[in-house]
Amino acid sequence: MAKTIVEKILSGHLVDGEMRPGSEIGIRIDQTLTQDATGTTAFLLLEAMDIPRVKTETSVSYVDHNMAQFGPENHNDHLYLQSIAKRLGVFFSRPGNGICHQVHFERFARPGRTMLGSDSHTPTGGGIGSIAIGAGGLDVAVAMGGGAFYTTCPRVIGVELKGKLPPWVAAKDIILRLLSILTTRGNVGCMVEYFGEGVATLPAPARATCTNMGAELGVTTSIFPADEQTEKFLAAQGRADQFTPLTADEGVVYGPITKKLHAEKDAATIENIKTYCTDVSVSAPDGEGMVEVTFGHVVIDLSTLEPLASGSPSPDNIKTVVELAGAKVRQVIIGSCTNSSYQDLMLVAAAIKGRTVHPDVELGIAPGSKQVLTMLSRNGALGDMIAAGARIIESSCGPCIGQGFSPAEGVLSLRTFNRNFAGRTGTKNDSVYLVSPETAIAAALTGEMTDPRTLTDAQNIACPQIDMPSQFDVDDCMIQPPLPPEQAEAVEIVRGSTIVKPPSGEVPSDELTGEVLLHAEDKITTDHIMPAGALLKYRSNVPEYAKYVFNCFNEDGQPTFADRALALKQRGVPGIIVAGDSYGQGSSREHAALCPMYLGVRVVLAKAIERIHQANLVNFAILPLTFADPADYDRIDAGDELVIVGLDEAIESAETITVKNTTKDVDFTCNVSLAPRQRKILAAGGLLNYTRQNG
Ligand code: MIC
Ligand code: SF4
Repeated sequence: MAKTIVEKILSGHLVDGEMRPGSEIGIRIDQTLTQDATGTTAFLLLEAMDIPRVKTETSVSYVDHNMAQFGPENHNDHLYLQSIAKRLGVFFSRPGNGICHQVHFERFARPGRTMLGSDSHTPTGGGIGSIAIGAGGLDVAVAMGGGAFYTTCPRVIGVELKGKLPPWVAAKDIILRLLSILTTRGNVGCMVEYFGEGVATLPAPARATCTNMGAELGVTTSIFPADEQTEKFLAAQGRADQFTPLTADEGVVYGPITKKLHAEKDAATIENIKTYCTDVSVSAPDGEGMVEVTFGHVVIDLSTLEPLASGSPSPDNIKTVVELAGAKVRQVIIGSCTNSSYQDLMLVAAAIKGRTVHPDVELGIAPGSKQVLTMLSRNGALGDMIAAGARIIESSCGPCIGQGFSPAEGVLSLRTFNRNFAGRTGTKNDSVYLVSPETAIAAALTGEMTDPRTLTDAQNIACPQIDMPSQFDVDDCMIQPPLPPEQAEAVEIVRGSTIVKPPSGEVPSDELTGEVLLHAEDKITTDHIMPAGALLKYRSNVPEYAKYVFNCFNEDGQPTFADRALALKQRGVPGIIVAGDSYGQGSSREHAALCPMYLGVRVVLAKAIERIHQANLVNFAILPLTFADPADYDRIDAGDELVIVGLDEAIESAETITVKNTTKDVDFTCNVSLAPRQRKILAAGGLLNYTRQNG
């Protein structure tokens, strides 16, 4: 039978289970990526597993998130990470070398390989033809130790690209259009595979923009074929020998894919599916107004795309730039792992060369890597940006994770990033549009939301043609290669006092009488649960970081979520979080499970829980439950007492369990949607205990 690229790579790496969509599979991992904000915990947990040396083909530890260095915490983490990398046989990308996904794409990602990263934007590597998946640090630690990674055998969503992008329209507009069709919801357990004649028109870095922000769809990963463009990119990186062609078999059929949507609330999405997908059918609405929308695959004609923007607070809130034209813009930031490649920044430099940033706008630019920054500085483009008034930010995540450049209150900030969750910039009630570098630079010049296609006539700026260089400036001096085993053993691990051993999970009891600490709405992201920004520095100190769990819901003068949870914990009462749809959307940060666990949270009960977060909850022995009937969500309030009996059996094998709300005297049924291995992990009290017991 004709196979997709996804099926080819996964079946070639299968070590457990069967290639049946929906079932659990274990795959061998070739490469891992960690970054400093999740990596410290990942390596501390790896140490707890007693593994003397990583067993992967390539593992790379990056420092790119925590670079602000207020106080000793960040530098303590960097030194720990550098020393543990040396000890365990891991490549170490030093601070200053760039954003993990950009550097990994330039220097390590390979077609046909599997890669697991402790960062949700690891799928960037799909732009080069690898199956690159984001996961919690503990899962990545297990993979570094040679263990398989367990995931759902995916349904593959085909995205056919036709035609060629017009001038001033960018790869970012492709993924924003896809977000308007598939949205951030209902894609769990799927992978996206691009195909069609339009693929060949996109250079590898443009593909990386699409696969990077594919994370926002909630799919496990996205992938492009490996073709001439891939070969050209690898050759320009001095890695021509790492190229292997990769395409889906002739005659492969994608889909059908079915999504559950609300006939009225999701009317615009249903319209988009009808416009952009093949073989669409919509069922009659059920009693709740829900319909099943089925389609074959998505078709995007690149030649008809236009500049798009995604507005706060969700990446799938898509508008055309034309609709928004004229809105006053006060801040523009170009960078992040989505849009900070050499081509992106050369386009920006060419557009502002000889001009000045609009007086009402502050423009920040963060080149993605040392390679990009070095090339821009050597060819003069950096000088053009500086001369135009851009503020150059070091090659790191920086403003994307709320480290600096928080916008003023009430102003519009345009960013080429991938996330616009409320408050992520560090400013409450922020208003962010996620856009392409083309749209960003247009606004930086005019001071307002501007369709970049108008620049040619209005400002006499021709759309810059930026070709891929035949040779990138390759210099890996900031990547320390692994030491040979005999030298590695002698390395002393540097542990500053701010690095605290993370707690491990507890075996759940058969009966649980707990209290609802929080009754939260839909789309609670990991940024709500565990804020980053200025608090990132506590990542390697769980007791300290846990003080800020659900900080956005804390009110002045009132006990915080952490105070309330710890008070319950002292009384021996487990904490319960109740939430709506898409709970835990966003990042891979396992602190969003680890810190609540430390505070005594034992159950999360939601309408739906996102993939990476669900796995993190299980890994830290928090039971994830979903309402069998979503209407039961309204029969619980914060402060209610919930009783759950028969947990041993539920964790072992049951599909459902009864939860009793003793405060309201009502019972309801909840789904226990756990893969077989997850049941064992929970029964063992978390992945760390499970791994210790099972080797
Ligand atoms: C993010 O973009 O939210 C992060 C910061 O890169 C996270 C990882 C983290 O929280 O450290 C992610 O995307 O996984
Ligand atoms: Fe860094 Fe932002 Fe990319 Fe996350 S999304 S890895 S914070 S640049």
